[in-house]
Amino acid sequence: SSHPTTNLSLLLERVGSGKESLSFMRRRMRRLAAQWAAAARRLDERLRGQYREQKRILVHVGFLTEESGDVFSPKVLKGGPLGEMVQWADILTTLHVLGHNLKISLSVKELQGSLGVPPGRGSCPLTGPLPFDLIYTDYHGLQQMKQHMGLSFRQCHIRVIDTFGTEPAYNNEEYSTLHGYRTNWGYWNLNCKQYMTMFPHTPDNSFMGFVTEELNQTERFKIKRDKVNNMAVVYGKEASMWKGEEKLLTILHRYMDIHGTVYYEAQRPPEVPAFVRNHGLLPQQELQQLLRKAKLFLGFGFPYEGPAPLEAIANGCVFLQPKFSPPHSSLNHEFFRGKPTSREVSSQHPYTEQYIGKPHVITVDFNNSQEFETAVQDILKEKVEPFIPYEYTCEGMLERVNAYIQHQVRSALRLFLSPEASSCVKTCRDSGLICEPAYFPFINNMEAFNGLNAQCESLDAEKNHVFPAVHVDRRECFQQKEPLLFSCAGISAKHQRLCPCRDYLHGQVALCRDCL
Ligand code: U2F
Repeated sequence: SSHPTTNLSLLLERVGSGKESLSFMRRRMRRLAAQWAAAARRLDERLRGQYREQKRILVHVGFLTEESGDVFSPKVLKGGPLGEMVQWADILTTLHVLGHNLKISLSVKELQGSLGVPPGRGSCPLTGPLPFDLIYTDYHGLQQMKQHMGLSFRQCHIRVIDTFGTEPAYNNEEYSTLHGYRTNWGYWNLNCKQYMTMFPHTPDNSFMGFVTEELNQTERFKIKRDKVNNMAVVYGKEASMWKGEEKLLTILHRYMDIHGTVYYEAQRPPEVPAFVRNHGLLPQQELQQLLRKAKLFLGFGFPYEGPAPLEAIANGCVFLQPKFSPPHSSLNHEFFRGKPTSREVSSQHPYTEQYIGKPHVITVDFNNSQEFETAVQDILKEKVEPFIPYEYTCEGMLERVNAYIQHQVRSALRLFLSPEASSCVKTCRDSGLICEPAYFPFINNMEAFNGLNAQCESLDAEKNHVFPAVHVDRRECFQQKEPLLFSCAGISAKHQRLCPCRDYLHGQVALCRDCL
């Protein structure tokens, strides 16, 4: 079974530091190490007694491979996107901390090595059992697996990290082709729950998320003490994100001092108004310090749906952002064009708008400068506490990902008490199901007996190939002591057996219907 690992040194070593993107991720992992460790201990405390299977997991980060062009790494220190790096760092840490057996791949070569494809035989399809229970990758990685390996392995092992999400209409090959939902990202015919998003966009996908740095008591106290009521930070690492906003900046400047973290090359200050105090792109940690002092974090509409607003709110800022009407989507905006979703983005950051809201988040029409000014005035009057939604804390993310890994499989589990002298093979079959031995560890406990109303007079653990089971006459309950003896086939005239059953695909009995 898996046990939490709070030491990150092995993980850091595996991530390596060959590129700026990896160094950024390592710095983040190191900085948040204590927070992850504390969260892992709390979760472990809560889940005590629950069996957790250790999985063999491959993480193939497609967008950082040279083979995909890796446009991100060279821009890490130059104002390029960091949200994806934040998320992958947190995913890797989560899987490591949950105690799984982790392999990281950052090139097609490593991918082939991991999956046992001999180099130079790229198009050779995989044969034999897959060496991993789960593979986390992204759309680039998926494409690489298909190109180099034929993707002939069971696709239900795959999880696709997909920032903005993929809707069913786009995912289904036939349907997307017939109804105009085909995009370059593909129509992979996965179960849509296999796509894992950055924010909880639609329940059709799974919400992966990332974490936001948490505050301890001392930090909370300091923030309250040191908040500068008239200090604003503008959201936007590139000068282009500030373009055309001089009018609103001038209004804001009547009330507040304005700070920025816009990247610029030496001797070439960015084109932002002279009254803006620009710090240049800051390391994450220093950005946090700036946000701790500031009262207002102001977005001008881009980037969409990044981590920074959550960081600002976590540090006690109010996030002021533009409402989009009409909403932006793949139908009307260049940035979303070709993305496999028709989701309507109602503001720069719909998650903070819909799930957090006032007083932390104010969403107004920026075309109406009166409305903007009133919002600023209101923010100056308001006192706001730091806030992080639980799902963006380390414990929240560990809990969620653990549940995905353990229960998305187990959701197909149905538990039965066999009649005496009946195997689990037969018991499950009689209900139109199939016995799944992989589930035995989950049902080898008192809860399972109670759930079936077995009315145990006593509970013991012994080595016996029909256990877990109840003795028919004496109502004695027995757990299995030797995992190698878990058996679907076993029969005993004296026992009623606990049987883990699952559904299956007709014509493909090895797989459950959701295959997750
Ligand atoms: C989003 O990507 P971005 O990277 O542009 O998102 P941001 O919210 O701007 O910031 C990401 C991180 O950058 C850090 C900050 C955030 O965690 O702490 N940072 C920093 O270290 N130093 C600074 O001076 C300023 C910020 C989104 F995440 C992606 O998925 C999208 O592709 C992209 C475009 O919509 O927007």
